[in-house]
Amino acid sequence: MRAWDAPSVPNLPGHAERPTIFDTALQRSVQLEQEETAGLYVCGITPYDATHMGHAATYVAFDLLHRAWLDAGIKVTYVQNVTDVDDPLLERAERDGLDWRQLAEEQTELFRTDMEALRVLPPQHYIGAVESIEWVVDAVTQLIDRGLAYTVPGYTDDKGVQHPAGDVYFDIEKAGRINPEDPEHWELGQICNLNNEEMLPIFAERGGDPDREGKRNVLDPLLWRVERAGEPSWDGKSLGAGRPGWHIECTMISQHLLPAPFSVQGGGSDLQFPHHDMGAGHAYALAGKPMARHYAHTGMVGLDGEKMSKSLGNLVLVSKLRAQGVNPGVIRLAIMDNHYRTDWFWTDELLTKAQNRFDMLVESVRQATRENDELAQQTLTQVRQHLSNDLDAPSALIALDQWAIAAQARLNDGEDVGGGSLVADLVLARLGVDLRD
Ligand code: 5CA
Ligand code: ZN
Repeated sequence: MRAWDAPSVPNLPGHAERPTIFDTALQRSVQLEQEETAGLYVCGITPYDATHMGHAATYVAFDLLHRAWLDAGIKVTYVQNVTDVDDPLLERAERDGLDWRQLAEEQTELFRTDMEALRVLPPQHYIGAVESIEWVVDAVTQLIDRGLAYTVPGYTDDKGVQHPAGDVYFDIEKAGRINPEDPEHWELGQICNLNNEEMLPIFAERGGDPDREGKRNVLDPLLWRVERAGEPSWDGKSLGAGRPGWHIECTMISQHLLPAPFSVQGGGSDLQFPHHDMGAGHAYALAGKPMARHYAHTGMVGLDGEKMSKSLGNLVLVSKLRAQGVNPGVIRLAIMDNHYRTDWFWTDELLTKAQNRFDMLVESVRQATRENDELAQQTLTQVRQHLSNDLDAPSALIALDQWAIAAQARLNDGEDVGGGSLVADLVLARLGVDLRD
């Protein structure tokens, strides 16, 4: 599907260092590899109730990584999905009496508009789950043929819900035994670093079905859900009509559009388990190679003491703030005032602080009209260093504040100040905020 229009990214003099990023599996920061083109896959939205501040923070964080690579002279192939068919979307459509396709299309369009306003660099490949179904069918068929996936019989659960025969599950135990001598082989828990007891409640909370009868392991994830009355379905060839499970969607989209392994898979920390662990398992079972070299995760954004989520409904929507006249650059500044890996809460004070910071920077850039000076050059170096260091945007913003304070002090003393244009380019290229708006 169509992504959104790319914002302009000015070239800065010189180059940034290759960035480091915190690798969730390794639990430490690593310097990203030198390569001509980095591959980035960030898990996209499930399109209902888009785009809340948690989504925005996650995509802004990986946008900082994208920009860090570009400034280090590394090109980026960026892929993102849209989970445009899945249980929560269908449930919402049903609740609100909407056609699920229409709901998905409207919310995806709203997300595009928000991303464009926030100057998030678009993915080169923006792919809906619905577009990936043939890839999924082939992959699941292959996994069954190789004994790594199996179908379960039908039954009626204790709530009286009938489950038809034929749903396909991934056999995590068998998959975990593939090539144990390979140092890069897959094991469950590799990314999330949780043990089985810790996984179980999270699995149930995040889309898993531990109680499904007939599964070989309670944690085995769904690969293919056969058709139910009233649910959309697609031709699954030998699998029968149905629709894809969630993890296999991201695995297949990334395997089709990126090399294996690609550089970084990203998403919010709520995707570490089961989504990224299981997706990596599917990928290794299919290709005998890890899916990504690194997995990186953003903290959760909350409101009034709870995680911001569509299911709870405690949302601050980017589109609402924009409609109130808040400059998208100010929204970005409010987000970037928090380190991407921390959990944080959205507050009005955060927005006020971001607005003041924005105004101060705009004014300083406007007045610093002489050619580049030492102070601006130093700021360029500092901001680059902070952002190369695990995307430390809060420290980069403090360096910019210090530049503005120093520039204002010199202007107050009647001195000429320069480098406003360099600082504006820096903020636009690395932080995606337009101070010349
Ligand atoms: N479609 C799946 C990923 S394949 C999904 O998780 N969709 S989502 O709409 O629920 O979330 C989209 C992205 O925003 C994911 O990367 C998710 O981890 C992230 N996200 C969701 N809620 C928050 C939050 N409160 N704070 C930070 N990030 C969040
Ligand atoms: Zn995903």
